[in-house]
Amino acid sequence: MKITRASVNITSPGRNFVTLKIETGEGIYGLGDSTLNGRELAVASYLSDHVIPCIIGRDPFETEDIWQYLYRGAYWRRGPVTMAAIGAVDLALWDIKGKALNTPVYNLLGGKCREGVLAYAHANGKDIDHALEDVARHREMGYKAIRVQSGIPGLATTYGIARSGEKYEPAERGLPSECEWATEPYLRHVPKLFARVRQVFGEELHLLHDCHHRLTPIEAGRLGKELEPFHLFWLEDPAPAELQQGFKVIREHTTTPIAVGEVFNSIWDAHDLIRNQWIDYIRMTPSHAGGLTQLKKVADFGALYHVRTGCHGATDMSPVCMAAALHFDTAIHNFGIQERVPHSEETDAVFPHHYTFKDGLMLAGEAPGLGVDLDEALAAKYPYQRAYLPINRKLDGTLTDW
Ligand code: CS2
Ligand code: MG
Repeated sequence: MKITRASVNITSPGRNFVTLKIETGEGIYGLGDSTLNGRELAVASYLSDHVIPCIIGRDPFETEDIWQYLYRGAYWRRGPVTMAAIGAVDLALWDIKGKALNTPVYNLLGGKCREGVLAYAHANGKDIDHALEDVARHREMGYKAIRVQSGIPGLATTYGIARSGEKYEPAERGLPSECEWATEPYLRHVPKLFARVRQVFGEELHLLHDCHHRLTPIEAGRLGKELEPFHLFWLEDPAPAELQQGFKVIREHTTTPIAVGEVFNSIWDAHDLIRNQWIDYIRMTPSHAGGLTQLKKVADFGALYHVRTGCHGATDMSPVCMAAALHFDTAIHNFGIQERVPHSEETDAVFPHHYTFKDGLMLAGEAPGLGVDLDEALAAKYPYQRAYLPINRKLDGTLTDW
C-alpha cells in the first residue's frame, strides 16, 4: 500500500478546525486532526509546505518509521506546531491501518480494556448558584464526573465561564480579547464553590477543577490543601509546567490529585513530573501529542509511576481527535478519564462519527479505523476566520497566564 495524495482541509463550523486527509492507491484514506487553537494556519502550512511532499510514496503501515522521520528528520524538533502536524499524520495513518485491516483502532493498541470510558463534562456559572444549576443539568444528562468553574467575585471575567445562554468557546474571532485576573479573590472563592457543590450534591459525583496555569506552586499547594475536604478527582494545571520541579512544591502540601499536560507535545514535557510522581493524571491528547504513536509511549511510561491518562477533549480538538482519544482510552490499561465538551451540531455534521455518549460513558464505536469522516462539501461552506484565545492581565495591567 502506498500514500498517493495528502491534503489539508481548513473549515470553521462555529470554530476553526484543520484536518489532514491522506489517501492511498487502494482508495483507503485516513484523517488526522491538526487544530491548534489560535495558530491554525501555521500547522496547515507546516503540513502542506513541508510534510506532505515527504510522505507521498510511503507505506502508511510504517507508522513508527514515519513518526521518527518527521520528528528527528525535521532537525528542529518538538513544539506545538511541529507536533500537531506530526500528530495529524500519525492519526491519519492509524485510521488507514484500521480500515485496511477492517478493525477499530483500539484493536491495534492492545484491544479493549473496557467497554465504555468515564467522561467528564464542563459545568460553569457566573456565580456559585449558577454553577450549581449547571452541575445539576449535567448530572441529569448522566455524567458521573463534572468539572466545575465559576465567576470570581470582583472580577469582570475569568477562565471557563460561558456568556449567559451560550456554549463556552474560548477562541474568539478578531484580535485577542483581554481578561482580568487577581489570585487572592480566586483562592478565597474556589473552596467556597466546592463546599457548596458537595453540600448540594453529596460525595458521589467526581468533581474536577481547572486552575488553567494561573497559580504559583505554593499558591497551588494552598488551594489543593483547602480543597482536600471535598475530595476532588483532580486539580488541573495548577501552575505553568515549564518548571516541572515546581510540582514538587505542590505535592509536598496537598493530597488533592494533580492533572497537567494539555499544552504538552512531548514525553519530555512530562518526564520529571511522571518519574517523580509529582502528578496523578497526564492530559496530553492524540492530536497535540504527536499522535497515538507517542501518546501510547507516554501512557506506558506513566503506568510505571501510577500516573493515569485524562485526554484533553475541549471543543478545539475536532471529532477526529476525540475519536482517536476514545480508541486510545478504550485500549490502554492506565486510563483515567476523558474530557468531553460536546461540539456544535454544525461541527458534528462536518465530522460524522461513530462514537457515542451514554450514562456518563463514551464508547469509541466498532467502525474500522477511527470511525470518523469529513464531509468536504459541507466543510467548504464554513470558511476559515482568524480567531484567537484571550490574553489575561492582572488588575495592575501585568500580563499573566490565561
Ligand atoms: C481547557 C481548555 O478544557 C480544558 O481543560 O484548559 O478549554 C483550553 O482552555 C482550550 O483547549 C484552549 O484552546
Ligand atoms: Mg485545561
